[in-house]
Amino acid sequence: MPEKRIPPGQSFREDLIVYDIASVPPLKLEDFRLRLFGQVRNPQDLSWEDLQKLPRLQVRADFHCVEGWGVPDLLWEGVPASAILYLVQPEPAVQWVLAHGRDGYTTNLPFPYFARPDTILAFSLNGEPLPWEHGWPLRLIVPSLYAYKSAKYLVALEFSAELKRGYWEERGYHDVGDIWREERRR
Ligand SMILES: Nc1nc2c(c(=O)[nH]1)N[C@H]1C(S)=C(S)[C@@H](COP(=O)(O)O)O[C@H]1N2
Ligand SMILES: [Mo]
Repeated sequence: MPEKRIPPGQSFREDLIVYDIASVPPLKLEDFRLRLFGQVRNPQDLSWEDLQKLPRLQVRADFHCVEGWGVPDLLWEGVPASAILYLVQPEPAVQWVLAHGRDGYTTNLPFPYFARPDTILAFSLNGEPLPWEHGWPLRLIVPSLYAYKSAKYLVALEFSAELKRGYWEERGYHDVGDIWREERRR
């Protein structure tokens, strides 16, 4: 356990609070595609079946919303971001990853945080398939950043050299959002 378990200005509660900017259209798993595009050598669309063939990783982590609440010790399972990077081969100039949700949500992540070993594309929470309201069937989990970076209902990752701001970032939230540096607003 790290020396300081709770980041500055945060306090723990028992359950996640669901935040959605919009309602989410239904989806059949056979129609699921994860679009990987932008400044990469190998842009591609992954089906649900393709995703299941990739390496898997379990990550136990606390989850911190920028509004001050956190939930300790959630167990996520999914595909590590490193496996995605290996597939697409980003160009050296890439500095940002824009994650897109099926609800129209977007969020920009600094490339070095996306590339961290604890960043995963999660399809399971606490041993169960990801619940609908927590991003079914796939969401990003980036424990090092506030939860608005952990895009639910993930359908695309866009790699770019230039900053394109996401939904909350356009509205004043921090482009990085590091929980230990308390980067809440810019
Ligand atoms: N697609 C999508 N992802 C999203 C959001 C959203 O509105 N749409 N809200 C974000 C915010 S602000 C938070 S705090 C977390 C909440 O995750 P939860 O709903 O699983 O508790 O999801 C993040 N990811
Ligand atoms: Mo949030």
